[in-house]
Amino acid sequence: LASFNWEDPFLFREQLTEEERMISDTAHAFAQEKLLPRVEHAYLEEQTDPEIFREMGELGLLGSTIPEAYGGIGAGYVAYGLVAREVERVDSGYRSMMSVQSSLVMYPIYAYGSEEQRMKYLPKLASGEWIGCFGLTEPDAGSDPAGMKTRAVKTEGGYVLKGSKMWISNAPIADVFVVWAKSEAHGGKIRGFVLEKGMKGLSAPKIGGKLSLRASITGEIVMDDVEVGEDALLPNVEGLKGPFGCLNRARYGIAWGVMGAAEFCWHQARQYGLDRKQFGKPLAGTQLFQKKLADMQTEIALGLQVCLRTGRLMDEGRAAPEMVSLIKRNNCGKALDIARMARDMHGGNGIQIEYGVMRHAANLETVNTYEGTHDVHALILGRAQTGIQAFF
Ligand code: TGC
Ligand code: FAD
Repeated sequence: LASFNWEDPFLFREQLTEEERMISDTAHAFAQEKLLPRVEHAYLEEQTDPEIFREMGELGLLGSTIPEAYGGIGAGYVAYGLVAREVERVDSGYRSMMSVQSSLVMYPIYAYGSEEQRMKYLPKLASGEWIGCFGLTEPDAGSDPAGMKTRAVKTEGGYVLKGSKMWISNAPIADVFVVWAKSEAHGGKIRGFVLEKGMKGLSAPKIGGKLSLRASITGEIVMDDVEVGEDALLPNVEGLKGPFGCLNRARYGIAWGVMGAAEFCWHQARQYGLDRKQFGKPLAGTQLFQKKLADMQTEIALGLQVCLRTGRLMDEGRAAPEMVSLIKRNNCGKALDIARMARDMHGGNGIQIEYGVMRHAANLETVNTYEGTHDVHALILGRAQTGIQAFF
């Protein structure tokens, strides 16, 4: 009879290459040794340690898919996903820091930037010396980024940017700002610009009071007539497909990441149920408890398998954005259910910081919302199968 490994029901790890296993193990060790000991304090005190970028950079975990010539390690998308899973096993906020830097800042500079922009920014972003952020969302344009108000007006030597961005991960500690604005000189089309900390008129105040993703700092980006040269424009993309091209990659990483958070909650609930006795026996010996564990195991096993499939297609250049919508939506929704369930299975202890499950559940509320809400991805998939757009 073939043996069954409850933690890895379909022998997932065997499907990875030697190199992927090595990158995953490196990320696992780093996350457990360096991130886990910090997370409770960071979460309770709402403190983001910028040093984490440097530590990730040292191990090649930032922009890992970018070629070595620009400071990356030229890894594939499966390896990138495995890193997201290991980092988010500790906290979604730490994965957020990593994925914004990698997919939303380094990727657009690599894919849409000039050679000068690549050489100037990518090595320092890869090492974590510089921290990046990505400004698409605005106070009045969230699910509908086409409704953005930020404008770039052409001047003699470049552009003047005016507008504000909302809910921007890393912004208050960022050195490099990739922002999207409608450019009048380009027929009102959306264009990307790379701004730098210290530019006149540019500020990034912190948004306080978050009850979710507290280990990752979030801010606004205020652009009060920020003057930039022509060299700030990302020359090689125009329209919404610029930011969406980055989002495809970040959403894909999120689908992996949330499986890490869900695995943590599942393992924690199982162990708690084995240790805790009520009515004279372990909670794990009750039918309801076991059904919940079976549901968690099932969704995680399926979720990881589809991430792997999508990653392989991504490396072959065959992953459609709708595939990414499907896995981002489903894995976030399932991870959120699992974290809430794990919280419940811990009883009163479940609300305490040291068990971690409520922190994960609270984080996953954000992850289910950002990078396209659960319902927005349903509409993307609905449009793909009916041909009818139902956004408005
Ligand atoms: P639509 O008409 O669908 O498309 C406009 C243009 O964009 C192209 N496009 C894509 N290109 C590449 N990849 C994709 N996934 C694409 N989706 C669309 C499309 O081909 C078209 O190109 P062209 O050349 O014909 O102009 O646009 P729409 O305005 O109807 O869009 C609708 C909708 C709802 C799907 C879209 O706006 C959407 O996805 N909204 C969600 C917004 C969102 O995800 N925001 C994320 C902000 S960043 C963030 O949350 C970071 S958190 C990170 C962290 O901390 O980890
Ligand atoms: P809204 O778009 O106002 O949506 C509110 C509700 O209405 C949702 O339930 C939504 O599903 C629903 N809804 C919207 N449209 C429709 C429709 N047509 N039909 C049916 N229902 C609909 N953005 C960035 O650009 N960069 C970042 O780094 C970044 N980081 C973030 C970090 C955090 C902690 C958070 C919370 C957000 C972050 N975001 C970032 C913004 C995020 O992408 C948006 O919050 C998200 O896209 C949703 O936009 P919104 O908040 O304006 O909600």
